[in-house]
Amino acid sequence: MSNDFTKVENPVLIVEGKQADNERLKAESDYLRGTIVEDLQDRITGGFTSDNFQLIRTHGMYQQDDRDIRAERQKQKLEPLHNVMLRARLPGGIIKPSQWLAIDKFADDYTSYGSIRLTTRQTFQFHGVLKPNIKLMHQTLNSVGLDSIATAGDVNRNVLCTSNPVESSLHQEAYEWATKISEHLLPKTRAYAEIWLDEERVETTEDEEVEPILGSNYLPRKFKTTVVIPPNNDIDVHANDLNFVAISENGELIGFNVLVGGGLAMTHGDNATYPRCADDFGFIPKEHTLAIAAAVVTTQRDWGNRVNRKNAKTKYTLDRVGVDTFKAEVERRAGVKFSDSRSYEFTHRGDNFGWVEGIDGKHHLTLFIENGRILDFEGTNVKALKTGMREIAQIHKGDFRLTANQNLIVAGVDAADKAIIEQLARDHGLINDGVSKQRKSSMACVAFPTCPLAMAEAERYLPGLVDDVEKILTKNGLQDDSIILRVTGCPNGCGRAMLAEIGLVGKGPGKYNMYLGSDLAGSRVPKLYKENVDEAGVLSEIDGLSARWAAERNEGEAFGDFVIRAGIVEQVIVSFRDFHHA
Ligand code: SRM
Ligand code: SF4
Repeated sequence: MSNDFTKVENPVLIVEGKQADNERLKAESDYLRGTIVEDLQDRITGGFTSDNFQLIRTHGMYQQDDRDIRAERQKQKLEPLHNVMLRARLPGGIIKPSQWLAIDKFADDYTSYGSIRLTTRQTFQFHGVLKPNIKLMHQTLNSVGLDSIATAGDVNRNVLCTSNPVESSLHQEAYEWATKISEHLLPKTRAYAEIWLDEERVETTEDEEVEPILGSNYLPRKFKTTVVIPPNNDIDVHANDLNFVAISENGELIGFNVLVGGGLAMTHGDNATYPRCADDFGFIPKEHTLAIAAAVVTTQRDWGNRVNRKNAKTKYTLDRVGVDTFKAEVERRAGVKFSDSRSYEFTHRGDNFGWVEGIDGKHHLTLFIENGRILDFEGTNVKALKTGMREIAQIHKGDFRLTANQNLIVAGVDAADKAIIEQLARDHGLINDGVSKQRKSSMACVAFPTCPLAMAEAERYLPGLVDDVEKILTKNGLQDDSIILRVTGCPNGCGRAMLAEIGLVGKGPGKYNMYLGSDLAGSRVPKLYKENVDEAGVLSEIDGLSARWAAERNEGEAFGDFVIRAGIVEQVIVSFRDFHHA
C-alpha cells in the first residue's frame, strides 16, 4: 500500500491540474503544526493569521465572529471580534457525567454564548472562545479525557454510532468498533499534544512514516464514517463517506455491510456538485473492519480530486473512477473480498423520546433538545436546560449519549434513580409533554450568527416555523402526524435537509429552496420543488401540500412518499450528476 499520495498505484485515476491551495498549506504545515504556537502569542489580533486560520481546523476549531455585530464593528473601524468554535471528538457520542460537568463549567466561564451546542454528528461545540482561553480549553478537555483532534479539516471526522439504548451488548460492540475506527484513522502527528498540552516534540527518523494512513498531505477533503445498527438509520448513512452497517445473528454482531460514497453538500448554481447516496459494497466479517476502513480511506486519499475541492469528496471519486473500480481497489488494498450484502432494513430515523428499558434492565431517558442548544433560556417559557443537565450530571451514575439528531440520552439509569432524574428533567424544561411530534421531527443547522457560510437563518428560524407548521397541520386535520422537516442555512447541508421529506436550503436572507420527497428511512435524496421561496411562501406551500396529503394519501402513506406518488416531484434520479435537471 502506498502511503504518499503522489505514489499512487494507478496514476491514471488522478485528476491533473494545479493543486488546490489547501494542498500546499498541508504540505508546508509540518504535520499540522504550522506556526500556531507563535500565532497564539500574538495578542495584537484576536484571530489566527495566514495558513493557521485553516490549520486550527484539524485541531477541531474554526475561527468565527458574531455576524450580528460584524457591520457595527466595521463601522467603528474595529477588527471583527474573532473567537473560535470548538468541536469535540466523541466517537459514538458517549460522554460521562464528570466530563459533562467540566464542559458545563467551561461553557459558563469562557464562552461568549454560554451554551453547549449538540451537533448533527453526535458531539458538542463551544461557540465564542477568545484566543487567550484556547489553550486552557484544550487542557480542560484533556484533564477529563476529551480532545478535539480531527473533528474538522481534511481528515476522518468524529465517528458516529447508532445510540440504540435497548440492545446493550450489540450497542456496546458497535460502539467499541466506532471507537477503534476513530483511533485507527486519527492523525498520528503529535502536533495537538505539543501545541495545546505543552508536550515535548519527539523527532521522527527519516524513514519513519508519520502518517501511515492519512499520508503526508492528509485527505483531499473531509471524510465521514459511521457504525449503524439497523433498523434505525438515526445517523443518516447517506450523509457519510463510509458506513459500517451492523449485521447481527441472535443478538451477536457478526460483521458489517459496507456503504461508501454518501454526501449531501452542493453549491447553488454549480451542477457539478450534488448530494449522493452511498453504494453498498457488500458484507465483511467484523475482523476485517479496520483493514477495510483503512483501504477505503487510502483509496480516497490517493484518487480523490486535489485540484478542485468542490469535487474532492469520496462521492465524486466514485462517480469519476466508477464504483466497481473503487471497490476492486479497496479489496486489493485490504486483501479482503466483499461477499454479497446481508439483508437488513432501515425502517426509521430520529430518536424515540422518553424512557426505555434495555435488555440489561437499565433505563434510558431520551430528551428532546430543540436545535441541540443547551442553555438556560430566559423569558416567559423558562427552560433552564443547562442547569438541569448539570444537576442530572451531579447525581447520574451511568453516562450520556448524544444522538446524531442533536438530542441527548441519559443512559444506564437504575430503576431506583428514575424518579429523581425525571423530576430534574421536568423541573428544568428538559421534558415538556407539550412538545409536538412535528417539533421532534424537525431539525436545523446552526447558521447565524456564528456560521460564516450562512446565507439564511436556520436555528433561529426553526422554532417559529414549527409553531406555524403545527397550526397548519392541525387545520388540515393532521395534528397526530408529522413530516421530517429540516432547515439548513446554505447548501452545505449541515442540518441534513437533503435527506428530509421537506428540506429548506438557505438561498439568501429569508429565502429558501424547497426540496421534497425523502422517505422515513432516509434512503432517498429529495428533489427541488420551488426556488427562492420566502417565509410566507414556505408556509403557504406547506399548507397546500399538507392539505393534499391529508385528502389524497393512501392508508399510512408518509408525506415524502405521497409527494412522489402524486407527481408533485419526480422520484427517479438516474444519475446523481443529473440531480439538478429533470
Ligand atoms: Fe457542517 C461547514 C456546522 C454537520 C456539511 N459546518 C460547517 C461550518 C464549520 C462552517 C465553516 O466551514 O466555517 C459550520 C459551523 C457552524 C457553527 O457556527 O457552529 C458547520 N456541520 C455543522 C454542525 C454543527 C451543524 C449542526 O447544527 O449540528 C454539524 C457538526 C457536525 C460535527 O459534529 O462534526 C455539521 N456538515 C454537517 C453535515 C451533516 C452530517 O455530517 O451528518 C454536513 C452534510 C453532510 C456532508 O458532509 O455531505 C455538513 N459543513 C458541511 C460542509 C460541506 C461539505 C462539502 O462536502 O462540501 C461545510 C463547508 C465545507 O466543508 O467547505 C460545512
Ligand atoms: Fe453554516 Fe451552511 Fe452548515 Fe448551516 S449548512 S451550519 S449555514 S455551513
